[in-house]
Amino acid sequence: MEVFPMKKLLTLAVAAALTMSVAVASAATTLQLSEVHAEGYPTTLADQEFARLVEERTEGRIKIEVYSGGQLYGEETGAIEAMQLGDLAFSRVSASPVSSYVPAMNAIQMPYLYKNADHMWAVLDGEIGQNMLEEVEASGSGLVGLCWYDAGARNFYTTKQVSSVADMAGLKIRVQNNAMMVDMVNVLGGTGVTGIGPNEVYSAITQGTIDGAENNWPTYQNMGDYEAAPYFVLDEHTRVPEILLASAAVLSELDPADVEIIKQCAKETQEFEKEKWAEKEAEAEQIVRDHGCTITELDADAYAEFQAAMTEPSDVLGGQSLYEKYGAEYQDIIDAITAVGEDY
Ligand code: BDP
Repeated sequence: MEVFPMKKLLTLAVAAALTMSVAVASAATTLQLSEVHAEGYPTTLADQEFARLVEERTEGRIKIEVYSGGQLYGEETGAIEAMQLGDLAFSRVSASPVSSYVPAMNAIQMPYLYKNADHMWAVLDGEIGQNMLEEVEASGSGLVGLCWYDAGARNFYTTKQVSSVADMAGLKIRVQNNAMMVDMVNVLGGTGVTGIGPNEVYSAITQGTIDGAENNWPTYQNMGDYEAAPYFVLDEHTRVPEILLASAAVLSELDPADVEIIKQCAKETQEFEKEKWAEKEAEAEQIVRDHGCTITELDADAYAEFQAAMTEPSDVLGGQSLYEKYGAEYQDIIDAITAVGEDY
């Protein structure tokens, strides 16, 4: 056996320690996540929980920095395109703008598709929702769907009261970057407007560029839009889930075992977000009501009129209905979703 003098042993130990720390440092990867919502919003909290879990489970090999408030990309389409190019690793976005890149995504956000939140969650957690997450990657979009988050139901809010479809006539309403959502406003008699980021809606209303927008209680309140457009009508035209996306190009650079950890951690944050969502939804509604906004509840006939506008032939769609134009290709998925609803 070779006997090392103490000094030589120490030198070897120091060299080994140095090599180790260099190896650890160079193996750590820092990735960015883009989020349009502010600190404290349910999806931002879920992004941060995702980052925490990934760092813990990869033992520090992967660190995710969450950029909230649209600091990186104010428009979700910008974040989506950056992920396709491999310039951004993750983004939490609404499923709405994703439809421009994965058209099948419209099938899970058709207007008046779900009876309630439980119906939507049974679909998203079941085969249809899980297949749709896989479709994001399989479609060749360059994106990977990691998990769904709750975003409640969307409602119109405007600078004058809307109590019926007739009141929508001539209103310029900001929608997300999704052709179906533009047409949804158009078949109701208004004009759908895109190209305005969610953090710019408030000023677009105060400047008169638009007469209103549409969103859930938390976004309406958190973005301050309720102060600019104090009429909120509970028409609940659509439930659009949120989706946590990754860049396929960025994931392909990582160790496959770490990619599995990332996918698992994302799934684990879904329930976390849903709890935060339920709390925020109630709190936001209270703030808006306390502020004195006019909350219009539609009677059954008026509600049915909004619903009917989605399936009736429309002149603005050349005689087609919105469901025909955007749903025909995915009729099997839509029928399967409706069938799940029979239990609710
Ligand atoms: C909110 C979504 C957010 C969207 C926003 C919008 O949480 O991802 O960017 O709607 O309307 O409900 O743009």
